[in-house]
Amino acid sequence: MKGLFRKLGLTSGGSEADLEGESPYDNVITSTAPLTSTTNGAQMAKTQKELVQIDNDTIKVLIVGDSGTGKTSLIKNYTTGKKNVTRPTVGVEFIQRNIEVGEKSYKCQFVDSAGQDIFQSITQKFYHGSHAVVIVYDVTKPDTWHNVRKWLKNVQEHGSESVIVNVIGNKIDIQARHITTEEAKEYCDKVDLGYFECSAEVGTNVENTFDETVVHVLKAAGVKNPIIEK
Ligand SMILES: Nc1nc2c(ncn2[C@@H]2O[C@H](COP(=O)(O)OP(=O)(O)OP(=O)(O)O)[C@@H](O)[C@H]2O)c(=O)[nH]1
Ligand SMILES: [Mg+2]
Repeated sequence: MKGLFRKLGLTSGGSEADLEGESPYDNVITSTAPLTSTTNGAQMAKTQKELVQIDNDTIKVLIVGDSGTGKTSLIKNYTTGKKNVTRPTVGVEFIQRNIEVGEKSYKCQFVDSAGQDIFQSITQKFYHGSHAVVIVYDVTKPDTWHNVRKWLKNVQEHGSESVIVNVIGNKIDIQARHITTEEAKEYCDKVDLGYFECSAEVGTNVENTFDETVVHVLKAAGVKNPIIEK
């Protein structure tokens, strides 16, 4: 096992029709598949405001950002370890992964949202129940970077007090980038967000970024575990 955690299963499924339950997260469907991982510890997200509550050992992560920034590609890369062909997401898609942290097993439920405006009323339902929200922008597209502020505002309006927010600058494999690491990091430091850069195309830093997001949720929940305390 090369990764920080041992990932046990992959779940995928769900749609708009799944939003009827008490919490939209209640309806994630589960199945099992193997996965690979390569992780080094790296940057950690920032401070949380109050102790995070983890019920039923389930960690809930919502992924938002403009359409085409690579949200689906990132989460598919994280859960399959491979490059995936994607098409624009309709509504939301669910992917669940079971993660072993030492002796303990956690269910990680990822909600991959559609970036297009017409789907935002659906995405809105998922902010509140999320332990973490990951905002993705495309380092080659300035508009997607400026819209990080819009996504952050949505988190602040609809998310819980204790939510952890990380930003991913994706597509760093493309030479013609328009947003520098320094500029993005300076903003994220200022507003207290974790900042990561990835390429879903090549797989750069994807494993580490989502692992660190999970670690930060566990730490924010006061979980004591030698693996996450390293
Ligand atoms: N070069 C490069 N292309 C990428 C990368 N990540 C995603 N793409 C491409 O960008 C396009 C959009 O990727 P998606 O993952 O579907 O984007 P999305 O954010 O899920 O889009 P919506 O579902 O519409 O919100 C696809 O053609 C991907 O192959 C990356 O890291 N590098
Ligand atoms: Mg998508």
